[in-house]
This record gives sequence, C-alpha cells and structure tokens, in this order.
Amino acid sequence: MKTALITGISGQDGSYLSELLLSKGYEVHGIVRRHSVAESQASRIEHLDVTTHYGDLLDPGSIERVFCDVMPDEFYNLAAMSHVRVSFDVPEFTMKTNGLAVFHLLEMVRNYRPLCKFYQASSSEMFGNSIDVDGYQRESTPMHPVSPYGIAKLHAYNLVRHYRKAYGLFAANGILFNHESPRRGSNFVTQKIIKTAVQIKHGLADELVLGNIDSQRDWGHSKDYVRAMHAILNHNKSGDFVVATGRTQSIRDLCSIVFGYLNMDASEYVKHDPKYTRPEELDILRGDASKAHKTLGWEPEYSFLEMVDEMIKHWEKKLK
Ligand code: NAP
Ligand code: F7E
Repeated sequence: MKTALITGISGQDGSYLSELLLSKGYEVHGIVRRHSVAESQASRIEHLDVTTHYGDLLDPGSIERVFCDVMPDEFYNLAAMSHVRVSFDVPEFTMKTNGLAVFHLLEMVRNYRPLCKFYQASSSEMFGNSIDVDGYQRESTPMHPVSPYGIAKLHAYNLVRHYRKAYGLFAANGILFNHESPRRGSNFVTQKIIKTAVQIKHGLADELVLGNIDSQRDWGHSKDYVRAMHAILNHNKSGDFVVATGRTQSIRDLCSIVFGYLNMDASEYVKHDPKYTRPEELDILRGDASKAHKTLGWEPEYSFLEMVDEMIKHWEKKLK
C-alpha cells in the first residue's frame, strides 16, 4: 500500500485527490489548519477515510514533524493562498505561503526521504499575458506573471525544477489551468456566477456584481485534473506538464450560458463594481496539453457544459 501526504487536503483539489487515491488503495494523510469555525475545518473531506494532522506551511517545523511521522511515498503540495485577487491585498503572506514554503518542503524531502515523489501545484497564472503566436500557452511559453499569486507560484515552480536537476529528486510541476466543481470556493468567478444566478432564479438575490467580464479562461473539472496530478507522479520520469482543455470562454460568455440555462437574460442582472477588478489582469488563458496527452495518456472526461450543469444542479439542491 502506498502512502500519500497532501497539503491543502481540505481544499477543492485536496478533497477530490483524496477520493482518487483512496479508490486506488492508498493510505492518505493530509495537513489542515485550525479554523475558528470548527465546522469549516474539514467540510469537504469529512466523508473520507483520511488521517489529518494540524500544520501550516508557514510553520516549517509543523510540516517536518508530520512528514517524518508519515514518511510518504508521494507528497502533493496543494496548499496555497489560491485567490489571485486577494493576493494583491496580502502579497507578503502569498509570497511566503506559495513561494518560500515550497523551498522548506523540498529541503525536507531532500534531507529525510529523497525517494519520495513531490508534486507542486503550479498554475497557468504564471504565464501572465504571455501567449504563443498560435494562441496557446504550453510548457515552453515564457512566463511573465501579473499578480503576487503568479509571481510566488513561479518562484516555487523554479525551485522544483532546480531541486530536480541539482539533487535528482522526483519533483514535478503540474501547470494546471482553471478547474472548477461544486466544491469550488464561492468567491471564484464560476461558482459566484452559478450560485448567484440560482439565487436570483429563486428570488433570493437581485443582481450579480462582477469585475472584468471580458477576460477569458480555459476551464476544466477538478476531478479530471486530480487524475492528471496522480499520473504526473506515477510517470517514470519527473517533469513539468500543462493540464488544460484547450478551449476558452469569456466571463461574459459564462454569464450568458448560466443565465440562459435558467431561462433568464444575463444582461438584466449582471452589474459592474471596480472592487472586483485587479490592479493587473491576465486577459486570456488557453492551454495546450499535448504533452500530458502523449506522455501520460491523460484526457479530460467532463465537457464544459457537463461541469456547468453539475454545478447548477448542486446549487439548485443546496438552496432548496
Ligand atoms: P483551495 O480550495 O483554495 O485550497 C487551498 C488549500 O490550501 C486549503 O486546504 C487551505 O486550507 C490550504 N492552505 C492555504 N494556506 C495554507 C497554509 N499556510 N498552510 C497550510 N494549508 C494552507 O484551492 P484549490 O482550488 O483546491 O487549488 C489547489 C492548489 O492548486 C492551490 O495551490 C492552487 O493555488 C493551485 N491551483 C489551482 C487552480 C484552480 O483552478 N483550482 C489552478 C492552478 C493551480 P484552509 O481550508 O485552511 O484555507
Ligand atoms: O477569476 C474575473 C477575474 O478568481 C477568473 C485560481 O484557481 O485559476 C484561478 O484564478 C476571471 C478573472 O480565477 C469577478 O478578473 C470578474 O479574470 O475565478 P477567478 P483566476 O483568477 O483565473 C488560476 C489558474 C489559479 O491558479 C488560481 O488559484 O474572472 N472576474 N469578476 C472575477 N473573478 C472573481 N473571483 N470574482 C469576480 O467578481
């Protein structure tokens, strides 16, 4: 039986990854932070047979104790301050959590268990507004991030590549494009639009207030993307992989689709507030996952509309 340790196990991806690893017979351990509302602590994972340990990426000793106790075969670093807009408000916290902390994790692997495979949750946000002439971002596309979040993730990405080359660690970067699900935090744009549209439909809200609706994103489903994380760590060679659908839509398009699904007209309800815009915006993301297709045999199973349908049904049920 393999043992996996997951930081960020209480998050969207941590919960789906735990389900996947348990279904494959892994013993799964995860690191959680203490929440003042105890019910929030493990709301996404309370149905799962996983072992949780208190720790915080900003307290390297806490992670080291858990790591040495668990001695995992696979170590997935999913913990992060994951909200791009908020990273402009708490840039130093973001740099420490998403960047510097990864250095401590890699040192831990190198010092205590160099054969442990390490997965880093890297992000398409690292590309910033850099895009190849054919309109896609891929592993070779230059990275020029436009947010504290993206800058910190790029720091971690480079650390992973360095530890792989310098010390021969099996350290891999999944460069994941946006991925969503019913478990997505409700302040990310897909979940915010879907939740509010369902509330409007049922008379529980009057309007949907958004920032920049002209940016475009390549949205996949978290369940598909955690399969890619596992495939990346179980390939015979460590590397860096773009994980994306290759299709892109604007936030404006998403509003039309969601409101249309609920037989409403988005233009009647969508309002603008600059407080939801960012000091610097990433305009378009569209990933070329050819390397993951060819090398890992990874393919997404959910279509965009199937994902939207699942998320709308989730909120219909919840709000009832
Ligand atoms: P998420 O739902 O926000 O989960 C983030 C997790 O990190 C939560 O469990 C959170 O714990 C934990 N965490 C935050 N700061 C921590 C700290 N200092 N110490 C320990 N744990 C900490 O994010 P997600 O969507 O699952 O994303 C997983 C990872 O993939 C993140 O690293 C994210 O940046 C990256 N990523 C996500 C996407 C995407 O579209 N979802 C795309 C590319 C990359 P609490 O519950 O206590 O806050
Ligand atoms: O924004 C625009 C916003 O916050 C998407 C994270 O998982 O994916 C995610 O980052 C777009 C942006 O995701 C609102 O300006 C308009 O252009 O859902 P989001 P994100 O910033 O792309 C990457 C790959 C990650 O790695 C991150 O961890 O939507 N937008 N109005 C809005 N966004 C939000 N959140 N709220 C609005 O009201």
